[in-house]
Amino acid sequence: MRRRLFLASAASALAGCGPIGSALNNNDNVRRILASAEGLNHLLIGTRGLAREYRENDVDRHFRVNGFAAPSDTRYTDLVARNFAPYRLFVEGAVERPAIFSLAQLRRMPQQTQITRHDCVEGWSAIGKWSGVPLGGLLDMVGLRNDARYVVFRCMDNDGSGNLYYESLDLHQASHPQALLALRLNDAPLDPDHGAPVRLRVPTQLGYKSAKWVARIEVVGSFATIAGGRGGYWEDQGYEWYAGI
Ligand SMILES: Nc1nc2c(c(=O)[nH]1)N[C@H]1C(S)=C(S)[C@@H](COP(=O)(O)O)O[C@H]1N2
Ligand SMILES: [Mo]
Repeated sequence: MRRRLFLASAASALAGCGPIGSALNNNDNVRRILASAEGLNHLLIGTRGLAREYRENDVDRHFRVNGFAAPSDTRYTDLVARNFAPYRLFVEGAVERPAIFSLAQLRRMPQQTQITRHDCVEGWSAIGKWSGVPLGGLLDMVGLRNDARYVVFRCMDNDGSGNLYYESLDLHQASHPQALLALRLNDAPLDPDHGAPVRLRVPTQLGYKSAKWVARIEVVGSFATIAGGRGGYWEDQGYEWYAGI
């Protein structure tokens, strides 16, 4: 956190730096990135760094449950009762070939396993063994259109006032080699409390990015018109969109 704060102030100093500003003036993307401390954090820390992977012995026996309760509506309880056979993951938006996947289809795709640490912004961590479909591979399957910029994850749970949980990653983060659509935790299918049947697992970012109960993946050019417009449920309440650790 201290490092992030330090970088944030370095970014404010940079923002006032004339020569850099003018050299990059013609590049909208770079200018936009430099304009925000968040963006500079992103640039300096880099997003290709791999999260540490642990050994089987390091796995925490109990993986804490956090956030909203598992959905309690009949659509979800029916899915649970039927072992998620009727579950479908919709992948749509700015993609060449929108697709709908059953859980069986997702299980037949090439799987990745990672033993990584989940870090919640509230100050607890847990090491888990996660398996599932690499997100980048899935996005390759559907093909991104030229206007694709962000991948939005729409979840099945809500905060009790009807606001659905959602999250987003940019394309760079979404194709990170450890960004996973997790189907399993600790050698068992995900249980409802941990986001069954499909959740996002992003070990390079804080826990709130790892959306549980994912029903729909929507590729967009901008998330400005979605819910509060800040790219995620918690971001709409003031959390940073870029949650790299
Ligand atoms: N759909 C959904 N995803 C979510 C949340 C949530 O409330 N709803 N909470 C987030 C937060 S803050 C954390 S720390 C992790 C908790 O995951 P766990 O319950 O498997 O430990 O899920 C994240 N993903
Ligand atoms: Mo969290």
